[in-house]
Amino acid sequence: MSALKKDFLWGGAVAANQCEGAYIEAGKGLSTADLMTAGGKKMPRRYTMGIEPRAYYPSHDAIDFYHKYKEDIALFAEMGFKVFRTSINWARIFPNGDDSEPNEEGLKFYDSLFDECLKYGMQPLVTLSHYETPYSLVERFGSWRNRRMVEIFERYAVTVFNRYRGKVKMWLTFNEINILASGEQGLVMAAGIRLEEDEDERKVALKVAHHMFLASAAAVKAGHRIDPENKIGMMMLYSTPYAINCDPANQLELLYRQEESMFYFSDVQVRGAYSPRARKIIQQVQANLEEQPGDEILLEDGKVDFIGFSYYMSNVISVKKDSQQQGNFISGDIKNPFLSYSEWGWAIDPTGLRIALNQLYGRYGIPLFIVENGFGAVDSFEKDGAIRDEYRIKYLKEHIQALKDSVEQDGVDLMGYTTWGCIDLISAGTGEMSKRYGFVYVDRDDCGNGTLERKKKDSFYWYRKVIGSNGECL
Ligand code: BGP
Repeated sequence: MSALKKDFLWGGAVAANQCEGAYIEAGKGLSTADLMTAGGKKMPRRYTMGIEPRAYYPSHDAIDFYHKYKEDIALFAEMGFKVFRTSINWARIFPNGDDSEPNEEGLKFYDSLFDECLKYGMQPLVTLSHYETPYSLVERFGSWRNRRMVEIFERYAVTVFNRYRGKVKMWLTFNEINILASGEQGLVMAAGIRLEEDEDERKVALKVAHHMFLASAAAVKAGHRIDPENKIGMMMLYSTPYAINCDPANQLELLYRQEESMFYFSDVQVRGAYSPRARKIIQQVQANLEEQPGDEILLEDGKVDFIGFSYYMSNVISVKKDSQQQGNFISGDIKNPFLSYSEWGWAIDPTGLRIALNQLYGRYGIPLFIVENGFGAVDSFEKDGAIRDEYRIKYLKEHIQALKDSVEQDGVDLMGYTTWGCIDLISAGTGEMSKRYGFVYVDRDDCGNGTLERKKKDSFYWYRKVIGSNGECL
């Protein structure tokens, strides 16, 4: 007997801007992600003011999923996927974000993509906003700094809820909404916002978050009204934090970081209100959210049905303020001596996933969904042409074991598991292609060269076995 329920949702996840390409095809407008240049381990991506003729923007062609999705979905079906997580690119539907009519060609593309999934009995799980915003909204309104975005987003959400009614029943509002707690880079990724000189990033982030909370709540409300069968979740980045030692000062710091960078966000979206601790944070930061009458009711009415989260690693927190010892909530500078690390410096920690599941389920008691987990690594071909990615299999195997233990032994209610980048795609953090997560290899390099040909890795056959046995054969 499997530890997991019979209808456990196994699958994989991608995001529009990291795989589709076709960045201005079929009426699509420019999105913030289309202005992010390629970077590398030591070279940050740049967010340019317009398209620079000499720069390379990996989202423009990505892995050309826009034209190859039938081939790719067939490969996912061959692995037995029950669910496929992707995002709708808002700028394909409303090229300027708030056009008077939606772009029919864009709507048709997703019709056809979702039909293709359903053909194989694979449910789409759709993120409304995954690290991209129509760029026109940044230029005209300053993006999510502006409260007008709430109704603009609601209109976009209503349009796609109506259009895909009956086809899509599982949704996520904002990808990793708590990335907003990670400084300017987070503001760029989540909202395409550039800070003015001397502007306090935390003040801006809390205001942006307030607008996104309202937009998410409005979308949840509308989604439930349009189709009562819709299940709509929040999505957060969960990186399990440990204090560097048992010094109470470090333990307190750990608690504060967790509140500020994670629970601040999930409390509002799950419980429908700012917690007393969140109110203190707003006060201490002296953020002016410009709340309006009705906001509290909307947040209460727009509570999510489940919590989706990404989990890749844990990190270490210290109260010491020198930069080498600080750590942050994504991937700190402090190494954990009990763990090994990926080539990109991400701690490999399956027990951290079990802790995350317990922390979230213990705090909220609503269903959880691991919507991203995976191992970014450089893959190479053997002489016989095979890709023997046993390092990826090992990582996934250990994490699946941890999630099974948390269900079976700890009683966590887990809906499903979608591995990140089930097909190789563009890295969000670095813009590289060589940081590969897929079961399917894509022939493309960091400069955009390659045939785009797809090839199954060893992990492809392994994951098919895992799904076929509902997680029993790891
Ligand atoms: C999450 C994002 C994804 C994805 C993943 C892996 O934060 O939601 O979009 O890319 O991380 O990160 P990276 O691509 O930087 O390796």
